[in-house]
Amino acid sequence: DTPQIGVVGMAVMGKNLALNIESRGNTVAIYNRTGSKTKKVVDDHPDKQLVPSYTVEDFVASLEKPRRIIMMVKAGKPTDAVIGELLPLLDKGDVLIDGGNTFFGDTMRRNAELDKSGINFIGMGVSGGELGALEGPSLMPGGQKEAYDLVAPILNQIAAKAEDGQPCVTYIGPNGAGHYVKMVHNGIEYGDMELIAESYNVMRNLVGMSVDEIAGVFKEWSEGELSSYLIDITAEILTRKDDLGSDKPIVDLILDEAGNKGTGKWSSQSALELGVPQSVITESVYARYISAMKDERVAASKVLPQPVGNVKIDKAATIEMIRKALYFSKLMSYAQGFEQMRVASEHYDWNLQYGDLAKIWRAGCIIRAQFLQNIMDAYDKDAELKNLLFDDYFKDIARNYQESVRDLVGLAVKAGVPVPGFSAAISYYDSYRSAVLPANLTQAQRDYFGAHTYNRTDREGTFHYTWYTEQ
Ligand code: NBP
Repeated sequence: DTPQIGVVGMAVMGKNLALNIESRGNTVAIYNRTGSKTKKVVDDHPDKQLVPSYTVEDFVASLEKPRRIIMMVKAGKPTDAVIGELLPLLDKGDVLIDGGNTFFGDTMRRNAELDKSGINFIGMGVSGGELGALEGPSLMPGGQKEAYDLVAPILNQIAAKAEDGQPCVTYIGPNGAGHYVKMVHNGIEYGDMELIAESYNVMRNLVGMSVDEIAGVFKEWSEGELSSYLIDITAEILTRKDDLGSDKPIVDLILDEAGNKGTGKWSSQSALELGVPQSVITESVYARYISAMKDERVAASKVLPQPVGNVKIDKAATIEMIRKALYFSKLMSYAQGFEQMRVASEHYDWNLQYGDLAKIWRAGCIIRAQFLQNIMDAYDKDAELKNLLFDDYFKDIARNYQESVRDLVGLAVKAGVPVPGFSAAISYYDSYRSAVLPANLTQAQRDYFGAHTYNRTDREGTFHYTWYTEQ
């Protein structure tokens, strides 16, 4: 059979995606810069409809036209290098898909450049890790709509299926829209992970619970409204013991320095550039950065004064308080993430369909959760919703859970247990629901030292006050 599609890059993601596509009855051309990796994939899977090539020329020549090629290579220069090799061999109307974790600005540039040669370029966010790529990821493709239509049948086959059977893929929008949405997905993932880590830490260091007990609490939560992949894996992680022999929980032996590959940072950077508050995600990025300053933290822990106040803890009540604080804060994080995507969509002219984004995140991806159904429903009711907090379901959660966050943050701050994510969430909520903020004073200061002027509440126009007379 002539391959209907080709995959470039035979590291774990490309290999698994190729196997996924093959498993749905397609013949798949495969190619990798280092030929031995291509050979190994074929040797390990002799009964699969995989067509290996060892030169780019053979690879391109092996494909059905118009050609459909998915690149799964390291983001950045390697992606440009692969495009540079493929481009002279492609024809007008061919579709090139970048499935890497690419910065959306790079995708916008490449889309515009390739468009000049008549090549369709799709930047596609892929979420779900290695297993997702193999069994069904959540896919976020952005680029020319006609190009999407050419690959949609295959993408529908390979994507994860939500509970209602709907595939977790949809056309996201032109040029960089897909990679942008994937970037915000990752930012939200950072936020979810940080809020879960804070919940664990509060149970550990404020309530004084054992790792086993905390595992039980997460297990229970995974069956309620917090039900999600990240809560599930947290419950499981906390039950796992040392794999090198001791009987300690493995979490107690893992160094508390969090790494990152930059997508959370990009998400915050974009929010800053677009002027959208995205404090929960940004605090999560900072939390990873401060975690990485291990030596400094150890030194500071020895010399900086500890809190002196005592807090009284009612265990059962505090656990329920944490559960509510976690759900409330998650809600704030998603409200911010979706608001960011709304502003980005207007700025870049992407016409994002917010309900569809929640829909394709219901399965396959890292942030998959029952909660996303509520977001879908909110946008079903009102596609123009400015902020999720205006939806009735979210308003109700805010009404019923806000006191828990306030109480928990108060206790944690008094006891000196860091809760940057929870604090950011409740601060955002309080700022967002304030008809009046102290920015009047900020404007007065700006006008005082920089003559930046201000508007007034009682009349039209721009004003400057004579704060002092120059000597
Ligand atoms: P890596 O991100 O480790 O990339 C390795 C691949 O890039 C190999 O095929 C390698 O070829 C190729 N490559 C490099 Br490096 N430089 C190249 C060049 N100059 N020319 C041609 N090929 C080059 O692989 P991965 O972890 O499978 O991820 C692939 C993509 O998927 C990345 O963009 C990643 O961010 C994204 N992603 C990963 C995950 C995940 O969970 N791992 C999830 C979602 C998305 P070689 O074998 O010849 O060195």
